[in-house]
Amino acid sequence: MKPLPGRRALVALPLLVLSGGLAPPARAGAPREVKMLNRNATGGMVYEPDFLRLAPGERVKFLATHVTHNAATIPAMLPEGATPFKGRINEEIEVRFDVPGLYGIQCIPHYAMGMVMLIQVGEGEVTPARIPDGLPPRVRERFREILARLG
Ligand SMILES: [Cu+2]
Repeated sequence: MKPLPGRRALVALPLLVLSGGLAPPARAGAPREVKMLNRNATGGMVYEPDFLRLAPGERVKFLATHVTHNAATIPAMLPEGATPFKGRINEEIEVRFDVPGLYGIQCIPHYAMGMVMLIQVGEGEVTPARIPDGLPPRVRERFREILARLG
């Protein structure tokens, strides 16, 4: 029979949880939700929220709150080894993010209008250096706004 953990082990447990940084604990059966919107307080053609930090293995449900939107990976912003995805227009899609790294997500019909979001899976600072060159101007602008908010 395994001995009960000593007092030292019990004290150490909350510290381990805190060392996970900003990543929230993964909860089975509870995907994070992102709304696909025509408009919110920050502007038009937006994901809400437009930034998520996930623990590897967490899932995101993209909700077709307003019509004409979808969620798909941006090929230039996909971590090595991660599987690209492309949701159908007007349909909810649930995606599991297993591979750590920075993901760019786009709404294909509104990509040029800057309907994008960032998802950081696992540890790692999200800096301008991690945003690739050659993205459309409105996309770069939206990413700059997100990064500015992150501080
Ligand atoms: Cu859209």
